[in-house]
Amino acid sequence: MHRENYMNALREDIVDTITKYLTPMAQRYGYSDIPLETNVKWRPMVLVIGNYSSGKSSLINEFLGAKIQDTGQAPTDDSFTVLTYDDTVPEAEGIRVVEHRDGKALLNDPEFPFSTLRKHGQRFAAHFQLKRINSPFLKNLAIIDTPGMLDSITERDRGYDYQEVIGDLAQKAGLVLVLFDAHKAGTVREAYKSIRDTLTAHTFEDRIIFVLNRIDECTTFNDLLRVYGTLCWNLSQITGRKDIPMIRMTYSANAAASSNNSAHLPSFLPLLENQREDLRQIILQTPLRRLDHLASYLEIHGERLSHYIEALQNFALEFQSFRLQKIFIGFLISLLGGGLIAFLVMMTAGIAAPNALLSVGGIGAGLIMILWMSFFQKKLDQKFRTRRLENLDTLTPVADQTRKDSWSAIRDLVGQTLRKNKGDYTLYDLKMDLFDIRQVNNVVTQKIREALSDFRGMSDHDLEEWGKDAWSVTPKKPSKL
Ligand SMILES: Nc1nc2c(ncn2[C@@H]2O[C@H](COP(=O)(O)OP(=O)(O)O)[C@@H](O)[C@H]2O)c(=O)[nH]1
Ligand SMILES: [Mg+2]
Repeated sequence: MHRENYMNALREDIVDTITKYLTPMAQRYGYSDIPLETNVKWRPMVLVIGNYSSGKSSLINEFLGAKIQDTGQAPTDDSFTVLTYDDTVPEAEGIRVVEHRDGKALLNDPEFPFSTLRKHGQRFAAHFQLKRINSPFLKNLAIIDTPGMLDSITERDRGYDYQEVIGDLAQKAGLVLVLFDAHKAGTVREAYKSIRDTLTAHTFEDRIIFVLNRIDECTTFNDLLRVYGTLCWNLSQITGRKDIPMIRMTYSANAAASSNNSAHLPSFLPLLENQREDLRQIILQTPLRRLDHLASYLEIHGERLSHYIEALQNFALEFQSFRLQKIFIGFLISLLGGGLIAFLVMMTAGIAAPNALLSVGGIGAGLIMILWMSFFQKKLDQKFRTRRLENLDTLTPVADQTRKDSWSAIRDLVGQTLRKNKGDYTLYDLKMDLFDIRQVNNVVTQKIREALSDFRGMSDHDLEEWGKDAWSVTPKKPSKL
């Protein structure tokens, strides 16, 4: 219990830091349109994907301890269902759906992190829903059940881009379970595409767990080995890697018991019983691992944002000194021009009164300066921007790999932003903001990392003794944020 409280409080601290410090700057400078915490603010989520009939819903029901999700041979359930916790009904009264919400409500409620999915349109909204369930399994996490992947189905049939939805959800998920069943060990086209492209682009390898499900349907141990081998082969073909990812093998005991061959369950099954328990533990650990992800998320975006602002600042600095130089030249030219005009007036009109000449020269110089500023200077500014934006890579030093990585992540965005607002910044603001974001990176992120490693080393007893104040890491200060 204490562990949970501390975990939640630490999570809130991280999300708070992102909301208070990173997001306002990210939005001010066009680093991100949506608040950075959107993807991380809610509870940890476990996304379950896989072929249709691979037993996703049955396995989820098994974990929840009740038949919550519809199951069946035909691909009947074509919805994305978020399963989350509700404790208003005691567990003793039976585990069941306490509240149901439709997709529209879910996409528009700021409590949830799903507003970014609105872009997938009406058809998707109609296939998106949430169920609140009083199952203790969901106390610290949410599970997302998904429609199965199919060979025959096209994007037109679905009415939304399935891979993009999976990608968006995977990005928010702390864990992604990819299920295969013993009959179709990884051959469905949608599954192939998900593993090869979508997941690679939207999540991290260590968040993906491959599961070979429905193993009770392998009649013999040999059969199981054959299926396992096929799946390994397929996966290494898809991922293009020689090392084979760890694959858990399990089955739904309830589904197996009600299947046709329940009387002849294979003899190896009891040996693999522990794998379901392993899987259960991996899922239950999601909130803890999620803390690491959150800390990395804060770190990565903190780094990138400060790199981004640094690039804008360097551009603005160079731009400013370029302008000052050229304005000075303009000024000298105006002076010369003014002098020349006065001289010509003196020679041609024969005016010699110094005051009059001074006025004529002054007016002439003023006019030339106006012309300079409204025409030549603009042209020169434009030329500078074009030239500088062609050489973006020299804007900031990228000495080590971390900087190279962050630069490659923000490079195009820096170009876009500078093209859009023409580098028109107040240098003082940039300087202050850069100072603040570096402060957050150095102090806060470091403290969160320390709190996290302390937390891992602590027993429940230690945690009891440890006041929340001990790791209230958000600094009181940063200037003007
Ligand atoms: N024998 C056996 N049947 C299963 C297992 N898991 C699911 N099934 C059956 O396979 C069908 C599809 O399962 P379902 O959970 O709806 O798959 P989903 O489409 O991936 O959600 C249902 O008829 C289940 O009873 C399993 O582990 N063993
Ligand atoms: Mg299902």
